[in-house]
Amino acid sequence: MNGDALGSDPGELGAVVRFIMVVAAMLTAPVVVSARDYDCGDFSTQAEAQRVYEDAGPGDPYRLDRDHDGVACETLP
Ligand SMILES: [Ca+2]
Repeated sequence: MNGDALGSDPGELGAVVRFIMVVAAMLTAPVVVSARDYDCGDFSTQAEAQRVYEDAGPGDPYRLDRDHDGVACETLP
């Protein structure tokens, strides 16, 4: 038993594996991006958090405004 049974040489198989990995990366990357979640610890200033909060609206998908007063992460400087 050797590689002849597959009808391809190891180099070709490697190319197929690389192709599958590239396709898998392309398929999974957008999911990772859309699953991106922010929390107040991701920002260094309140203004920065406020901008992301307003861009993400309406609503508060990242839950940056836990007390729903329209001001995100008021604990930040
Ligand atoms: Ca708030």
